[in-house]
Amino acid sequence: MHHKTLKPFPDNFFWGASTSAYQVEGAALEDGKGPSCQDVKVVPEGTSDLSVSVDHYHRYKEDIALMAEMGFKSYRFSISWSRLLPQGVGEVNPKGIAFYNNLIDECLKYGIEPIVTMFHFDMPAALDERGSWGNPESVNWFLEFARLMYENFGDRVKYWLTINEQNVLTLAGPIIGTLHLPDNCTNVKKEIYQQNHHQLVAQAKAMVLCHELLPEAKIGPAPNIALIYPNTNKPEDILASQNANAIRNWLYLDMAVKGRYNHLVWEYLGHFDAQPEFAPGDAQALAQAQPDFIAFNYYNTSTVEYCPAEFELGDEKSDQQKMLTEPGYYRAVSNPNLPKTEFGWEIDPIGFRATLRTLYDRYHLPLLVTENGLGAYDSLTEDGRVHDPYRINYLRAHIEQIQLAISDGVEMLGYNPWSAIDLISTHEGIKKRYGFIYVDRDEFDLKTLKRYRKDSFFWYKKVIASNGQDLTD
Ligand code: BGP
Repeated sequence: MHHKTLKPFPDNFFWGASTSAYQVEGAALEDGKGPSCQDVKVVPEGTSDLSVSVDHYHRYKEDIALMAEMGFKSYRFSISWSRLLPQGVGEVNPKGIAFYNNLIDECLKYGIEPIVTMFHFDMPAALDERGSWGNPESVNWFLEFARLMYENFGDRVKYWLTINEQNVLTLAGPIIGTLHLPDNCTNVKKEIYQQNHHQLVAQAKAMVLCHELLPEAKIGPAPNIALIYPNTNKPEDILASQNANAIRNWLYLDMAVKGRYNHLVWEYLGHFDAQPEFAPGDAQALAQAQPDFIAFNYYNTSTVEYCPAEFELGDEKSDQQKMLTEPGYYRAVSNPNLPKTEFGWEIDPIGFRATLRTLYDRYHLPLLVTENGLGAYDSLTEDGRVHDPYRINYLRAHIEQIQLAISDGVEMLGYNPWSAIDLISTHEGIKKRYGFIYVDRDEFDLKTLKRYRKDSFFWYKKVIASNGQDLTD
């Protein structure tokens, strides 16, 4: 679509960036924090554990000051469940409450809007031992945690995100260290989608509770959404892309926004005898909840083609951005039209615009981008600089597409790329860096943990100061 002139970014657009508690804080067992599933998992070979991460817990003041220097309007971070409730439920850790009070106050001191993710891949280990999301009680556990956050931080936090990338928890749990299966599990898909169902109900009830306790606040889901293209214009490839979009994307948002299971996914689950059980009251709770916006993370699109039911799976590797083939539904293929990052993720800024348009078309809610970014090997030069033109190019190309989407009539609330500062990747260690701020540490050597401004830091500062009008180097 051609536009004679482009619409500007809204005046109150949330320019900022994101992190998550376990990937950035460290202090994993300090000041009363209980372990989360991330602290007890077997870390992938050759990558750092999460015990220190980048020590944001002790250095948050310096980090927020750097974010303020970039001109951030928002900072999206997550709250560690087991820092507030070391056992997941019951006794509260006052030092955990104090930490997040301080973090929130520090943001507000600089006029930075705190955007809080309630749950980002870090189930308290004590709750994993009780069956994790597979336990129907998990809905109440999450509500207790949600209430605690609303009561303690709701006077200052106006933007809440429920569960980060619930679709990734469901589809790629093993790779990010979150999948918990009972010993006697005979139908893994059924167990996973039952866990997913509990999360959907927990999310719905948390949204209702938020509106009840904090009428001024806004809340929304935060899945990882990216369009899935058909490989060709063969009609059977179109159907494959519909299947994949329903299973990866629409299941999560149809439920969050419309309160019902996507029909294609429901039938797909039926085929595997994996439809989740509804507890009394679930249907009503799901129908009652209403998000105020859709937050979502976007890295890249995927591509699929027709796949016969007899297709035999090899040892394909999947992760958040690489789809696993589902025989009978779709086969994941790579897209020769797209370049890839050093870590093998495709780069597709135009697909970002297409995803924004589709999301707005389906749900008609304002959109908040809560992740997007480039993981790369950065190096600190002798003069204390990090030259990362590749990151600037990536971010610029995506910001341009947001403005085009705004000009297409899409309502946008903000852009919070991944990540504000270098942190530990979900499964590829610290060497896969995303931040505007470089942290001096290696995989197994903590070095000085000193912070350095990357070239992208100065560039993003200019972008924010010009409200997205100056994207030049
Ligand atoms: C998303 C997660 C983040 C994050 C990011 C980059 O899936 O929400 O926690 O880490 O992807 O992924 P990775 O760390 O695997 O490079």
